[in-house]
Amino acid sequence: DHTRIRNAALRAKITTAEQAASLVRPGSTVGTSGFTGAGYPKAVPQALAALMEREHAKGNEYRIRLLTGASTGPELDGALAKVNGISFRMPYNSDPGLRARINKGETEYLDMHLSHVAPMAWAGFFGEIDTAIIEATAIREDGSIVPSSSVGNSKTWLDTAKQVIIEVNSWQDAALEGMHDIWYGAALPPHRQPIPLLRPDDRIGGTSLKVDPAKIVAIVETNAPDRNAPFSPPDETARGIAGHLMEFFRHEVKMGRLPPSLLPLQSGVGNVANAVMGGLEEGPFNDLTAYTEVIQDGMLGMLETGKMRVASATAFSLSPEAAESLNARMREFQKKIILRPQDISNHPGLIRRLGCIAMNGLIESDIYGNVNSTQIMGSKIQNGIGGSGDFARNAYISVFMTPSTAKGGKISAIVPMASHVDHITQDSQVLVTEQGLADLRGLSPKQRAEVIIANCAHPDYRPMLQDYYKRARAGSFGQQSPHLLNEALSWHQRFIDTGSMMP
Ligand code: 0RQ
Repeated sequence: DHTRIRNAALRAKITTAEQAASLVRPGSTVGTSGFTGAGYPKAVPQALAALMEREHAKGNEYRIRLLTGASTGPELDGALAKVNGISFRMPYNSDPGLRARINKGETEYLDMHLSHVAPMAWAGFFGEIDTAIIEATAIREDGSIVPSSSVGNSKTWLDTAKQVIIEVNSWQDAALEGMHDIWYGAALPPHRQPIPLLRPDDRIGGTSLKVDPAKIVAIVETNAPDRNAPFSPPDETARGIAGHLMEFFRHEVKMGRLPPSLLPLQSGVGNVANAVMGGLEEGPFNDLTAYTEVIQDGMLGMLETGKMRVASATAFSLSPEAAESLNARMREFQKKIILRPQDISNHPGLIRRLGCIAMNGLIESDIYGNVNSTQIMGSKIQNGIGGSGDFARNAYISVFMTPSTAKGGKISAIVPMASHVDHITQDSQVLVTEQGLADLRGLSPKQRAEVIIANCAHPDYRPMLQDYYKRARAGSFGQQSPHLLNEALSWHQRFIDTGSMMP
């Protein structure tokens, strides 16, 4: 396709997915595009999985070390996990098949802050990157690569990999070209310079990715949709959480601690995040901005109505319907959306500079506000920390939100002690469940415990938490954050033993 691959010399490298996959050697390290199910390569990984399966059947080892932007889709993580083809994976995953491999101990998983990946790769902390496999919307006349629905770590893999495979996906709308902002000023210490970004809508770089054409060993043409998760309308619990948060924002504006247009928003994906977007859509705040990782359905809706002025992210994360509607009107959105590399979208210095409002989900929080975002019962990975750490620590206000129970009430999201900690108390400032909101700013651990138990815990678990806390106040070794160590994790053990945290 000459409109998609506009460099004649590179057109000569067009080949099949099978041929391209055979260039990925057993034991090698592969860096791919892809972030929250957007913009990941689709054909080459599936061909590679088929190749691995044939080799495994002959008794040969054939696995790769896989580094991505964040989560990908069934054609990449799913297909390779199915044939047990991933020996090591980082930095974020949400594929159920790969999750099962990790939790069985068959795949090593390094769960990392998403902002850390690029600089650590440049520094060589992950060893050599053998192959980059990058999905593109187009290849320009000058040989530069137009990313597709995510940027993620594509710039880093193109810069560092020894060989490069490009998938040009004509399903991705041609008008994505121009939406990206790729800055080439990043350096390693001691040579770092200030990043010239002062507002979420600042453009600081060019619109395509540079690559040495000599490194490109294969180009594969595809026409396949991203894994777009279906949209489920927010349930009552999610709407309850959003309601408490909107009330909090109104109060903060009234107190002069937030401007009427709030501050650049960061929010995750899923039911609760959708409900929060719905709350903002209906709420009194105008001229909103987002400086975030992913643009979800609700954000697209607010950009459309003008409620939100601009959204900066590293990827889309849309339902199939929203993806179709975006593709139909991509040009309208071009001025309102900027997609950046994830080391910029999640940059701690920029998040602090812009004063983002971080809103992230959690697995559990303890009574002091230590937050577990990743590991069920302290040992089983759900997804990963993603960008939640980048944003929570550096935000102007860091909010964590969750239903007060999980698994039909058998699990309390508020527990005596967190079975794993991703975010320490200093990084969780507001905690919200459908029961209520706990504003933890300026409170000591014991003061936090009292509001968390009173405002956030489910009524079925609140008396148990009050009882634990009361006895901890009496019997703890110390009184800074009182605990009864032989009991602190007993709720989790009870769930493992009986299937419920309830006695
Ligand atoms: O599992 O689907 O098997 O029932 O976890 O939970 O309630 O649907 O909520 O989709 O917001 O996910 C922390 C996982 C919450 C997510 C987490 C089970 C629950 C269900 C999902 P099932 P919900 P969410 C944002 C920045 C880290 C990354 C991040 C996450 C499943 O928000 O991955 O923040 N965060 N990134 O049943 C056992 C508990 C549980 C539990 C929930 N206490 N015990 N299971 N679950 N709580 C931007 C991006 O990174 C995109």
